[in-house]
Amino acid sequence: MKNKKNTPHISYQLSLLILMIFSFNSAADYSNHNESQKVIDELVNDHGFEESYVIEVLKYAKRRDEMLKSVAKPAEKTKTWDDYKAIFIKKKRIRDGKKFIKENIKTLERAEKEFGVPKEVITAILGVETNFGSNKGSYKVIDSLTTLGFDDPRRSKFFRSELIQFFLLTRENNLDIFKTKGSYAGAMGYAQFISSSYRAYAIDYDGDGYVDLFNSVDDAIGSIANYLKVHGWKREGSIVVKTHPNNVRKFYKPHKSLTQFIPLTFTENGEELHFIGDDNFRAIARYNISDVYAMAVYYLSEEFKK
Ligand SMILES: [Ca+2]
Repeated sequence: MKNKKNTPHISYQLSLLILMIFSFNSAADYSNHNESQKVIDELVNDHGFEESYVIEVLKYAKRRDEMLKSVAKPAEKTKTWDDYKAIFIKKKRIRDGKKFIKENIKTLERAEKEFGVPKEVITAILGVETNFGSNKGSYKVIDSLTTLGFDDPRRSKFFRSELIQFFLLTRENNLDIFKTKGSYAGAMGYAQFISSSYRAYAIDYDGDGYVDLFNSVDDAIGSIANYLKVHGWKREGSIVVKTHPNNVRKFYKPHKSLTQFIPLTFTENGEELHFIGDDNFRAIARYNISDVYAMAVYYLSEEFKK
């Protein structure tokens, strides 16, 4: 933004000319949106992208109305614990998770030792996010982040910021910005990291020098453990402890290194169940801002131990 004065007037005119040439091509041309010039300026002035490249990408992106519908009612906001349990705590997913643990035991144990996150928890996140990599998302991320970044009425600012992060991520990691796929909300790979999280918390854990959440299971395992650690995971924590409602107030920290104890109530088959969540519950809920999500991860991780 601070370099705005230096933006050459001629290139703006050139971009308008290009826009005019291609404008009959597409109903939603995101290079021509009210808010797009700010994104273009930031990518060009602050991050050194070629203006013509940014315009080409924005022009290529397609508006997908189904993403706007999905983001308006995300599963973690509309679904109850009973719904989550029915979807995620299934025999097949439990079996597949146990198989995943067996197949990746060395890496999982290395991550557990290094970050303090149990192998069952890392595996449960992979199970809930992508069914252990079998469903990494089929939307073009550029379509997601432009549709939501320019046309979502509530969170467009957040998604525009992710759009800028996605430009940076694809440049740094040599990904094809036109072809990279993910969820409707732009989450990518085995571990479903959004662009800013990918850049900040994903790590190379198979030692090839490249952070690849799309193809490397090891990188996904290390990255999930690293994400949880950075977001407050404690070796001594237990995620949740079942309790009686009368005990919730009296509950005290079970270990001095833990800083949070959160009263939680879930309804299961019409019955209210009470728990205390700790730092580890909160760390999982930072992965996906939802108590039922974190509970599903916990529950699934316990099933893997049986
Ligand atoms: Ca790697």
